[in-house]
Amino acid sequence: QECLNVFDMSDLKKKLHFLQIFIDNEWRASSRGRTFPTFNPATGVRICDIQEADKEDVDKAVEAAKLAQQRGSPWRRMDASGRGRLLHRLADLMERDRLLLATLETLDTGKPFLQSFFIDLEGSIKTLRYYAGWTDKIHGQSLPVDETFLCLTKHEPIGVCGAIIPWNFPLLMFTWKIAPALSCGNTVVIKPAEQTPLTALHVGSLIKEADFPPGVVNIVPGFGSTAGAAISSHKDIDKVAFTGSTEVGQLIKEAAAKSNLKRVTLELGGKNPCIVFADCDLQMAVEETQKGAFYNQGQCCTAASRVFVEESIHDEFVRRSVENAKKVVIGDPLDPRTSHGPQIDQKQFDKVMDLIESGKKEGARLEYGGEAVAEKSLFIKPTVFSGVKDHMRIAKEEIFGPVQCIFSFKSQQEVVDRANSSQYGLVSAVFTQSMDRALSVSAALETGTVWINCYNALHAQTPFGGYKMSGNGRELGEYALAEYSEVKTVTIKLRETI
Ligand code: TXE
Repeated sequence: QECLNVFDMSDLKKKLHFLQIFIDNEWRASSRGRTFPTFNPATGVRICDIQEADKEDVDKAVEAAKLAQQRGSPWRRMDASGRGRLLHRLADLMERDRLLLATLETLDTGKPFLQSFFIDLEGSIKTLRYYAGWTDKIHGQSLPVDETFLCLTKHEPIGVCGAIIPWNFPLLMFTWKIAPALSCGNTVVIKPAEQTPLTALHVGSLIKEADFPPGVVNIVPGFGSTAGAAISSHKDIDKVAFTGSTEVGQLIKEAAAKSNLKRVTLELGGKNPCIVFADCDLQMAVEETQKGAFYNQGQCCTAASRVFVEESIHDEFVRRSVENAKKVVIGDPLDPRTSHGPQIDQKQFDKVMDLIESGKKEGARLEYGGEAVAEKSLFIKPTVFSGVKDHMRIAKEEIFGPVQCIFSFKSQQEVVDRANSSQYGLVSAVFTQSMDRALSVSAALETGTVWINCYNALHAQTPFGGYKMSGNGRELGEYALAEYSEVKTVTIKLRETI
C-alpha cells in the first residue's frame, strides 16, 4: 500500500526536490541558464526539467573537488575509519529512502519496480557497505630491498576522480563509481546520463545529509558532448571512470591522453557468449540464458546475446526457450507483476528494431516476438532467433535490446573459437554438469568473467570488467581499489645495522 502512495504522481512530484546541479553540498542553477527534460519511457510523459550542467559548471565542480582533497582539508585529515562511517551512513540513508529511490529509478528508466527495489537498490547499498569496510584496510607493504634501506609503499588517493555513467543502471553505476573512489580518499565529479538523472540527484541530498564535507561528491547532470567531454578533457581531473558505449570509451581515452594523461578505466560493450553443453541441466540453462538475454529489457553490457547450444539438444532448447519467453509479463513498470518494461528512448528502440529487421533479412529464424508491443510505444516483445550464423549483424553487434540469438555447435574446440571471435570480451557463461569441462572451457574463454551454471551473478566482492574492447581496468572487489589509488614508494637509508 505504501508503494501505491509513492506511485501517485501528484504525491511524487512533491518529492522531486533535487533537480539542480550539486556542487560543494549546494544546489546550483545552470551557468548557461539551461534545463533539459527527463521522461518516463513507459508513457512518454515528461517527469520534470533538470538544470543542465555544461563546461562552466564542470569547472566549478572540479574546483570544489580539488579544494576538498587538498592537504589539510577536512576530508584529507579525516581518519580512514571516519570515511567508512560516512559511507555506512550514506548506505543507511539509502535504505531509509529505498522505496522512493526504487520508484524514481523505475519512473526514469522504465525498469520493473521489483527489479529496481530488489536488485538496483540492494546492489547499491551493498556496494557502499563493502567499500565502507575497506577504508581502514587499504595499506601498503614493507619490501626487502638490497643493501641497508627500509622500503615502504603507501596507497594514496589519486585526487579528483571524474565519472561518466549510463542510463541502464543509473543508481548502481553511481555507487560502483563513488564507493571505491571515496573509500580510497578521493573526491568525485560525476555526470549521470541525460536520460536518467533523478536517483543520482536524490543521493546528492543524502550525501549532504550524511555529512560528507562539501566538495567531496559533486553531481553535474548534463549531456555527453558538453559536460561529459568537459570531464574527460579536464586538466584538473586526475582519473576518469566511464561506463557506456565502446565508441565514446575511445573518445574518452583520447581526450584523457591529450589533456593530462589522466588515469582511465572503461567498462564498455559486450557480445557475451553462453555455451550450453548437452550434459547440462537443460531447464536451468534455458531459464538462466534467457534471464541473461532479457534482463533490463536486454539493456545490459552483460546481456547473454550469443547462446551456443550443442547440436543434440538444440531443438529442445529452442522449444523450451520459446515457452519460457511467453511467460514474460509486459506492462506498467510500476506494477509489481510486470517483468518487462520499455526501452529507454526512441534512439535505442530504433537501434533494436533495426537489428531485429536485419536478423530477419539475413535469414535467422524468428521463433518469437520480433516486433513492438504497440504503435508509438517503446516496448519491444521479447524476441527469440534461432539459426543465427556468426556473420550476421545480430551475431556481431551489441543489440542492447530483448533479443536472444541461438546458435548451434558441434564440438568444444569449435565453440570456444567462435565464442572468442569477437572484439568484445566482457562476460561469458558455461552450462554443463562436468566441472572438468567447465573449468577447461572457462580457461580458454577471453572474457573478464565466466559464469558456470549461472548468469548475471555479480557481487560487490568480485571484480568486474572486460578483456579486449570491452574495457580497461576492474570495478568492484579489492581490485577496484587499485584503480583509485596511487602507490608511493618511500625509501629510507638506514645508517646503523645490527
Ligand atoms: O551511450 P553513450 P548511448 C551501449 C549500447 C547502446 C550504445 C549507445 O550498445 O546501445 O552504447 O548508448 C556520455 N564524452 N551502451 O548513446 O553515448 C553520455 O552522456 C563524454 C553500453 O546512451 O556511450 C552518458 O552519460 N561522455 C553501456 C554516457 O556517456 C559522453 C551502457 C553513456 O552514453 C560523450 C550504455 C562524450 N563525447 C550504452 N558522449 C554499458 N557498457 O553498460 C556521450 N557521453
